[in-house]
Amino acid sequence: MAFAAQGFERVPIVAEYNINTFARHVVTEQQDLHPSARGSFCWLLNGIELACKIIGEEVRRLGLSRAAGSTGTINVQGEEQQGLDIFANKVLMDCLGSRGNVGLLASEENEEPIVMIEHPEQGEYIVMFDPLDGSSNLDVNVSVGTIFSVYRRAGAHGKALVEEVLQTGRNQIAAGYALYGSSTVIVYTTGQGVHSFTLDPAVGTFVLSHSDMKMPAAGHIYSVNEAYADSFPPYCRRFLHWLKSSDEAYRLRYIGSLVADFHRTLLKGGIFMYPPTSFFPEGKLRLMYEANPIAFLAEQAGGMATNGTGAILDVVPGTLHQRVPLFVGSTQEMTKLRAFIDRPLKV
Ligand code: FBP
Repeated sequence: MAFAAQGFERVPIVAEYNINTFARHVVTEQQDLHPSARGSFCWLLNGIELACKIIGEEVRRLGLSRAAGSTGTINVQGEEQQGLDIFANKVLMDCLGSRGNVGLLASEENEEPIVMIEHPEQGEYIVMFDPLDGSSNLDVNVSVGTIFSVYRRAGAHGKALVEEVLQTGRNQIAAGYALYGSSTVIVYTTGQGVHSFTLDPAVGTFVLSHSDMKMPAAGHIYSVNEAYADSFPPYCRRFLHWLKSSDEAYRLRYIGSLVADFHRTLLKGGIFMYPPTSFFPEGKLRLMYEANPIAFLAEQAGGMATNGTGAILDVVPGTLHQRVPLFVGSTQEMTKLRAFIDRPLKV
């Protein structure tokens, strides 16, 4: 006997389940921006989403995973590689390499850029990534992430590979990160604001959880590894002193995973800093696949990002793995930092 006859009300499932997934959001955004687009860019971002799902699952089951622990090998950064660093790198290479539209890939784990498709017409995109940021925190179950940055291979003819890759951050057409924390989220921008999606494990898809995110104009949290404070530049030590003696009662929060520290700064405001130190006189974080994508997100969310001299996104890169000082955060704290940089002795 039909539902109606039994007095049950037929519930229109589709209408209520109006979930906005990552894939749907990307396609809708691109259709609005480029109605005649062929979907190639969406297909690329879908590849990044797939890779982050696979990596996230392996991170979740780390204690059970054969990829756990250090491999004893040293990467181009001079860092000991975790098994999951290599796993995540391979997953991204496979997921992006199989898209059919990615020409060049550059990873924190590989010395040189990798050519996937020589011809710029077919391999029209460049993707740079940090496969597993903060991986030194894996064994202690602290949040880690994957950071990505996408460029076009505009005007590639006759250019050496590395020249094609070394574009300023202003040329990014997309950037974002996945954070493998209490939940798995993807945060991304294509220059149309910053949007965050949370993985629904039951459905296995990323669902829109924050759209058009705005970094608070001020936040009473500063984030820096103070263990190195004695070797920070004078302007930075004075700024730190101001933060700690200010009536605004700043609190210190430092996780030691850039993605996790930035995600908190994006949501709660304040400032994250990795200044030059005696050990890393150029700063520790890498311009192309850490600072640039984070800076693009920060500026898109109304925040700011500098290397202490100028905007991160205007830094002209010299080498693929170059390091830069990174200061990123709310306009109030960044403006105060600027004052210390410009007039270091009396502010
Ligand atoms: P990788 O793990 O990708 O090399 O990242 C570097 C990193 O772990 C950042 O995530 C973090 O912000 C920073 O280094 C922490 O450095 P330190 O231990 O010197 O404070």
